[in-house]
Amino acid sequence: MDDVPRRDHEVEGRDGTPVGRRAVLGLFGLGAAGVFFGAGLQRRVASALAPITAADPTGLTALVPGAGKFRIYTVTGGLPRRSRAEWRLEVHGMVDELLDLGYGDLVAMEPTGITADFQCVTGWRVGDVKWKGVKLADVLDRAGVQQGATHLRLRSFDGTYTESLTMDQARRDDVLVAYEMLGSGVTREHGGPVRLYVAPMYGYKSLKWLESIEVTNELVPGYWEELGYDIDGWVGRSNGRSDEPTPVSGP
Ligand SMILES: Nc1nc2c(c(=O)[nH]1)N[C@H]1C(S)=C(S)[C@@H](COP(=O)(O)O)O[C@H]1N2
Ligand SMILES: [Mo]
Repeated sequence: MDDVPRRDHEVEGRDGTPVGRRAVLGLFGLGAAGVFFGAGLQRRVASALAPITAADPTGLTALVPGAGKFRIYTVTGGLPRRSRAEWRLEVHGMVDELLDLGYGDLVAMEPTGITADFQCVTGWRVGDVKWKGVKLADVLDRAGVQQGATHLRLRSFDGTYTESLTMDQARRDDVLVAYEMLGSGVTREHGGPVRLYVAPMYGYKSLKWLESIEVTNELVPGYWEELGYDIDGWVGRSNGRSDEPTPVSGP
């Protein structure tokens, strides 16, 4: 079965088409035939996507000269949708009180802004991205982490993607449960309404479409970590790469 994603996931899905592009084609109803781009079609698709690629470049930006910024990744090949009204975050496991937060509850908590580069382990980097959210530490405190808890297991409502953090990593000031990115609400394709943002680590730690956080006393490697990426994904100090660490400045 060729179902096992490849390590160069960001470049190709299992059928050889860029995952981001395939998802976007689905979004725009272009279908699988659209994977074979002639120059003309390429231009038409690029202009159909212009409003998105301008603010929010996708896998397609590789085809648009000079437009390369964020690429949209989804290991499921789809973009799950959950409105702010529907969205809930459950914090469970080794906590004093099971927490079930709605979007309104989250934005009512003390906000933190961070401006920092975002770097994917495959090499692309977007400079000075503005983020806003609630410190993951504050969310954990609200649930009350029990003695002996050492790790988190984070899940996405895409039904597949997971991530792990140690308790020390999770409690850093530059790790957010983020509801704004690039100056406005986190969009569906970027993992909205709420995603994780782990500023000092490679992009794969910043789980999109956040749904639940389990507090545990064991490390369960995340989706890409199972497939070979480092569990401690520090930018410039992991995965055999030597990138500049992602700097963190104020809001
Ligand atoms: N649920 C989910 N979260 C995810 C991913 C994914 O495929 N699914 N990809 C990760 C990777 S490898 C990167 S680089 C970033 C990309 O974020 P973006 O799609 O907003 O550019 O999301 C991370 N979080
Ligand atoms: Mo990535």
